[in-house]
Amino acid sequence: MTQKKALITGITGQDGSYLAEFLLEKGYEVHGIKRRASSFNTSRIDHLYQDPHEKNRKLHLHYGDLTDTSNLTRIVQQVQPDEIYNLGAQSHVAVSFEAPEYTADVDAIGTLRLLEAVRLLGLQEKTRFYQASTSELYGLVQEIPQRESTPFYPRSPYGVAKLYAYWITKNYREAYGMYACNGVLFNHESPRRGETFVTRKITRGLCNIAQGLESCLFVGNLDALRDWGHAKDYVRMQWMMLQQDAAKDYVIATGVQYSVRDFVRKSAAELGITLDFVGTGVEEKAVVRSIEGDAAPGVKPGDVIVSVDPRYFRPAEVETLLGDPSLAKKDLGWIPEITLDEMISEMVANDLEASRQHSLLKTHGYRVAVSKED
Ligand code: NDP
Ligand code: GDR
Repeated sequence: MTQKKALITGITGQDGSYLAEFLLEKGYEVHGIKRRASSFNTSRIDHLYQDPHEKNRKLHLHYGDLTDTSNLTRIVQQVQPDEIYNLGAQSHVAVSFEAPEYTADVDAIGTLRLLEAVRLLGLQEKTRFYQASTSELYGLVQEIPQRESTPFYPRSPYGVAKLYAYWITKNYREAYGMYACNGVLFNHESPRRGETFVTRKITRGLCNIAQGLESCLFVGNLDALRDWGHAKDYVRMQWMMLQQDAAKDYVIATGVQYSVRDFVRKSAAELGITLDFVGTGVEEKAVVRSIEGDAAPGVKPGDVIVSVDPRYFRPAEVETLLGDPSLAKKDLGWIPEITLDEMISEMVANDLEASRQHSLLKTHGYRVAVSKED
């Protein structure tokens, strides 16, 4: 069998990095699109990097951007991929309110640009297309839990842009017979999660507090309910969706829901810290009740280590998301393998190690850069 070629947009992101690992292990030749930046932005895939001078290299990176039609078309033409995974996006919901037009250009029109490249290059028979759709499509939810048939009601410029991408993917499947499908993925996290998404913000912030590098973590809506899975489980499903006889859209979720407050409590417990939540709304705070073990020398009982800051509230919020992954289980045999507790344990261990290193540097005279934005 000839070696398959995959093209991944967003290869430098959380999912792109896990998917690249997964596909390389499966023997694929992997091509990824990375953006030009003023500093290195490939830390999540540096361990996979192969020098361009290496013979039989399996990982190839191309400079590109989802806003640049000619660039995308040239890369698709050059690579002639068997599979395209469109994971690239301005993926932050809160940021999409700040940059709605850019978000639409990248997340909505970027998807169209790629589909058009496949079509205009006559690759619609050869190239299979995966679109990174999202539970944010459900927004103001019309049904609990959400499944493939649940109506959409997006609540942010990000959600609306992704709605266009969802439908244009489906439209190219129906209009041109392309193998193009949507994975409607619910939130998925990992130690590689971007630092401004709430889970990583919590694990990173609490680890810094535990090590005495910060005093308080400021967050937004603690009541928001999410269905959180592990990115590793979810990229496996992205690949599975492109290996079927016919393209079909699937919900990918765990079927279990927790609040942001639960996530804070569980992450703190992983550090040996028991929290009491006091107050309500913008007055709510988390106070340290007790500490066990030696992971948190920087805190003591009575410390307020989490506080609500309305600056992190969104103009329109998605309050509750809970997915029903039973179709993915029935058709493809997919079930998530990593539990929320296991994932939190992995994320906290990873961030604690980084905080300990920063703490060590600080005691030896270096300044620590701690971002509290987003
Ligand atoms: P990340 O934010 O970690 O990664 C996004 C990737 O897109 C990065 O590689 C980023 O590059 C790239 N990118 C951003 N803008 C552009 C652009 N203009 N042109 C080309 N590439 C660009 O996201 P995730 O890995 O978490 O998510 C992957 C995809 O899945 C996204 O489309 C997201 O919207 C979607 N999704 C994610 C879910 C989740 O819970 N993680 C759930 C459902 C859907 P750079 O590194 O340079 O910033
Ligand atoms: P989300 O993820 O918006 O669901 O989008 P995020 O982790 O940003 O927010 C989840 C929920 O937590 C609440 N929240 C906060 N969020 C952030 N970022 N920072 C805070 O301080 C904070 N405090 C409370 C939010 O209001 C929200 O309700 C993610 C992205 O990966 C999208 O690309 C993807 O499509 C969806 O998940 C599914």
